[in-house]
Amino acid sequence: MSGARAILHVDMDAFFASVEVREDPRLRGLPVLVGGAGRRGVVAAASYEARKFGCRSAQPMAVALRLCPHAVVVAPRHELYAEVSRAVFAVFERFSPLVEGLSIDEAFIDLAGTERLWGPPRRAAEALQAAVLAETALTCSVGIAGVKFLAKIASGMHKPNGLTEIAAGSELEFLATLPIGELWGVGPRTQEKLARRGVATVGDLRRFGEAALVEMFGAHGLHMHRLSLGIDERAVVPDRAAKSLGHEDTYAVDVVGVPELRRCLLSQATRVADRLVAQGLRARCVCLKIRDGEFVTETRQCTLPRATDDHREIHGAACRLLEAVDTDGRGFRLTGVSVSQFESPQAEQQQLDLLAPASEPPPRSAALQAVLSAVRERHGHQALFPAEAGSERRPGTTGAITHSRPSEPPKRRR
Ligand code: DCP
Ligand code: MG
Repeated sequence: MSGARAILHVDMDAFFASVEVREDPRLRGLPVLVGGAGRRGVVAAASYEARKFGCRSAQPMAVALRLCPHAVVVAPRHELYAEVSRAVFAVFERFSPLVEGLSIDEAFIDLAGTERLWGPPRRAAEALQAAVLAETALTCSVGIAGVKFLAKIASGMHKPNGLTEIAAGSELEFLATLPIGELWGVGPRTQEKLARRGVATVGDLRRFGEAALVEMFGAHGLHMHRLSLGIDERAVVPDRAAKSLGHEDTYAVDVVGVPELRRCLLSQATRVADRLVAQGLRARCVCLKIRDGEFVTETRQCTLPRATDDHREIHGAACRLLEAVDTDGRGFRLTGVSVSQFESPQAEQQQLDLLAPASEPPPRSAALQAVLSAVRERHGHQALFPAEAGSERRPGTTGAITHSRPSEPPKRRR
């Protein structure tokens, strides 16, 4: 394996649900749904026991409860998850300085130069799973490969508590039978177009050939061809200076109507807020991105009176931006929420200190204050995330975490 890159992709198993089970052991072994219990509630996380009944993230709670009427519904506690996320990332960072967070519960870790300390990649991955379990009482699944996209696919293959290695030299064999929808950036429409040409697996894609793919899809075709060969040169970048972060989803079926769009934006605003809290950041600028069935994309942004990490404020701003979009008679294939113009609580605290040197801390919940203190302790120790990674959110929906797009790439600090 010497000379080959070894990248881990680590993803916590049923993250919010597993944290809730850890906090209340009576829930162990039961189908657990974390999310809003009201009529309009949505499932944020489903335990693996609940998934056997077909329950999934992003499903309306009412649907999940029809599938699994005896499931235990738990209200989300985002500050707690942010705190656990930091503990998990602290473990990751002991294994390598090259940790690139993708969301509250997943990261890439480049093992370059760690072999003497941790041994070969598989041994390092086993040690990492053991350390995460010992320190947080939670399991994670790990993928090992020479490139990012393969590591990410691998981590999802044997969830929960899985460890999957795509060994150097076996990439093409692995890819041959993989459905093309498993590749980053290959959404339902691309799949449909290719299916009409008889392309279903990545092996088919490779044989279809570069020229034909470029003719059909331009630069995206070239990208897909390279992925079909197992080529992905993107580095693991522990980026501490991203200018924006966001989350967007591409839907298998176009979303119609303001209420449904608002629901989509709520899921995205919540994820963005989670990551702000996890990073110890607040943002002033909120941006809505929306793309209709004809691929017409609109982005709108606004500046808030003060920086926030509160999902309700971010969601409220996104909904106000949505009001300016003509939604009548249009279906939308993508929505996204991103935030920028970050302020760190440190800066905010300094400003408050200047205004009132001997005053009390700013009014916040004790839990959040604790989280923020821990963040301060770890100042500068967090990575913001890269643009390209996606996570499945609901069947047929492709999620993407976005950063610093479209204006400029994040500054990299080494
Ligand atoms: N999440 C959310 N809304 C979604 C999807 C996810 O609030 N639509 C939250 C809850 C999840 C957490 O993000 O626990 C991590 O998302 P993952 O996609 O990694 O899903 P899980 O960790 O829950 O499950 P898995 O074991 O499949 O990774
Ligand atoms: Mg997960």
